[in-house]
Amino acid sequence: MTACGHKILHFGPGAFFRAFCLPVFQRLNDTHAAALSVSAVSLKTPSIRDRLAAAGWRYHCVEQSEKGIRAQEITCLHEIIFAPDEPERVLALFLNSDLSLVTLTITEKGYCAHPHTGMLAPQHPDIIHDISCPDRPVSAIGFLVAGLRLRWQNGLPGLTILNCDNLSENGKLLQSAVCTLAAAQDSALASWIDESCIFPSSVVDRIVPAVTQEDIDTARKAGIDDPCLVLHEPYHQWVIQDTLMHICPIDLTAAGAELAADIIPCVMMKLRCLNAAHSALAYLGSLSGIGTVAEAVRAPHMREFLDCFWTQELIPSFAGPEHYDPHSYCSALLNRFENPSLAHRTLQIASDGSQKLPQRIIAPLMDNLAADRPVFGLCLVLAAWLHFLASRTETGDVIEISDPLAKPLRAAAHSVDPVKAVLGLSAIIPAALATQQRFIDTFSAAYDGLSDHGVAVVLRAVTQSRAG
Ligand code: CS2
Repeated sequence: MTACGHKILHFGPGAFFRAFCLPVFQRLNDTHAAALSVSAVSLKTPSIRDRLAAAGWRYHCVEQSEKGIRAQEITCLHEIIFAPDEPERVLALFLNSDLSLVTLTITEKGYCAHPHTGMLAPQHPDIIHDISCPDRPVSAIGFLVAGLRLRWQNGLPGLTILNCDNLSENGKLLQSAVCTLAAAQDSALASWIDESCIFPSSVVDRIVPAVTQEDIDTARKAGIDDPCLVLHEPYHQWVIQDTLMHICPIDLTAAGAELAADIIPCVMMKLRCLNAAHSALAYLGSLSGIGTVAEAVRAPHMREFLDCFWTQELIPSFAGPEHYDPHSYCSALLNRFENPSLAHRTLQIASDGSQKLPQRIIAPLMDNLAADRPVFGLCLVLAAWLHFLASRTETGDVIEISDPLAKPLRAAAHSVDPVKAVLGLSAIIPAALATQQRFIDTFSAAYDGLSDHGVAVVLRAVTQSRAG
């Protein structure tokens, strides 16, 4: 790193970070001589550190489109630290005087927050641990608090901490989690963080399918010999709440990020049009044995359902950005979903439903119920999820459930009355929803419809009745 360079500290070096944020930092280095150097922290697994260390921290981002593939080499990654092995090295990075930005892609579950309220969950095992061992934390929130405490004690300025996860008002959520945990240790520290650090919210958008050995072999044949490569679509959108501008010296807009005073309309549109549709295709698709998003939107009954779902339930549920036309936004989404060169697995999207559905499905469902708008499609996605949790596709194949709440969810899905059982899980279905008769009836009807007739018949019936 050069003397004038900036240091970025990142938590969660998964594929999304490597295919979304690092290409932006790389572009700043390549075209603006930014001299950024990134230290990333992996909290749960050493495997990505080990693989990238062997490759000298270099890898390729491979864009896949109908035009073929295009690769960008990433060289701005300086290191990945596996936090459980070297917690003190992670904390020392907070004292680096060149540290200019902290970013996070730790997925919804990494925030140890209640899925509905977004408040830090004090009973989360990682938070219990971090309250009792503040100097040897295990969660990203715990590391942020411990690192910021060091800056505070050493008279260093606050930081810009940028959440890049798919959560509504993700900056506010992060700030609240960090300040809550800090307050549990020292109220003066919590006040310093609140006054000196900024937590801009952001909207991040790029489809990043998990890489398979077959993808690596195909890329090798095309001349990119890299076992650490990541894949992505051409689309890239990063909208950041413009408070970032005040203290962050790195100009992300020079590499394509946009700033907005109010990003809520953009977040709503992304979560409720893209991600809600993704979850619908993930559960309805995997239940009926459809392996990828591109295959799902090629099936006429799925595509017609999606069209109704967007038009009648999702788009009316929010106020989008002024300059966007939600209908053209959704037709552009359909083009992105159709990208045949992108094998985006329905099972990949189906993971962690307990953390994703509250914002994608349950929030618009509650808004539509309150405004007396249609909710059948939203209930159908929840019903498909509940069938999915019973771990079998319609053809009897076993589904592996990956979710931090897998145990209670599987128990609910296998109980005598799965609908009633899931309605009793307040971590997933808020009490204000679980008691609404219109919701209970529609959800039960959707669940029974899937049990009695299967996905294809139910989807055809929905689209026919809506068209008529
Ligand atoms: C997907 C997202 O896995 C999922 O839940 O819906 O990762 C989606 O691909 C991205 O948000 C696209 O920006």
